[in-house]
Amino acid sequence: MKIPKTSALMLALLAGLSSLGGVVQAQTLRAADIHNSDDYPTVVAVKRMGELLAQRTGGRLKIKVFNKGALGTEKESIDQVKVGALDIARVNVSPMNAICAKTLVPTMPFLFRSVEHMRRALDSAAGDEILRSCEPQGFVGLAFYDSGARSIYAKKPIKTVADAKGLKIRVPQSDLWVAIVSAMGANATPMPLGEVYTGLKTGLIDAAENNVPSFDGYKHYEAVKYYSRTEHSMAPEMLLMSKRSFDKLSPADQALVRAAAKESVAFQRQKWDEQEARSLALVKSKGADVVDVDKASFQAQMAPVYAKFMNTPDLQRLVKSLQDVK
Ligand code: BDP
Repeated sequence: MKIPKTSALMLALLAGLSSLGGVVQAQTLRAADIHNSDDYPTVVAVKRMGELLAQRTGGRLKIKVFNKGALGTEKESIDQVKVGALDIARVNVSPMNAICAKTLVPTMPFLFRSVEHMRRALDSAAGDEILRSCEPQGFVGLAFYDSGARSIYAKKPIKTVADAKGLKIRVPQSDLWVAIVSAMGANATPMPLGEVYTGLKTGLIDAAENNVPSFDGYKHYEAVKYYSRTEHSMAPEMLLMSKRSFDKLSPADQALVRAAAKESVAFQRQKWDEQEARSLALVKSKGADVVDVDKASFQAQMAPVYAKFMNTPDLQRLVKSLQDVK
């Protein structure tokens, strides 16, 4: 049959388009973060990862970050990632504690000696083992990001562990966190971060504990003025991809995703250092008092927490591996 010239042209175009469709298949991965600022270090780091991916795939793979908790609390985004309704979640390691036990390890109190030690330890093979440990539960651990050190903030200075006695302190939703704060003699109240401001204002809780950028970003300094440097945990952030989404990518694309995530870590750390300094200056300018603490008095209470949670040879080995990193 003779095909009229114009139709032949149409067919050629269609064939071109469909083969393009087969090859190109542009995809935008959706990523969640609860932090409010578009410049928050974790938010910009995932954006950077997306830029790297877009560059390396000629725009075929991209990431769109939904921050400000637009996709729900961390627990909700973890649930969505598990079923493949969301591709990526940047969450703290704490809400993963109940899902994959090895994430308990970097959450443990006074585990890391310094920020530098924490970074080197998380970059080690033991760090990678912890990242990989959530895969059977449906989470591909792509990277750890910095979350600095967490300290207690309250209406009064907390200079020794005795000052924490009886305080109602908000903690992340994790049994380990309840145990850490209970070991201090305080009463732990687990709740999502988004509820802490109102909790402090209404007196539902007396105190909370977090890094300075979260104390700043959620304006908690408006409710309580004393930020006491207990630095009791450096529980890092985790970048998780849905195993369901990950498995749909070609092996080459999976490798690109893993590499771009790892490469965004150095960028995040640099942004973290800058943000901490900015947030510290800001909260001080708003009247917050940053208090020095007898940290040893807190650390001395933590042996039962280690005994209760680091209760398998595997977990004990990981504690040792991280601590042994020079
Ligand atoms: C912040 C983390 C965030 C956690 C939050 C919390 O960046 O991922 O959800 O602490 O305490 O530092 O819940």
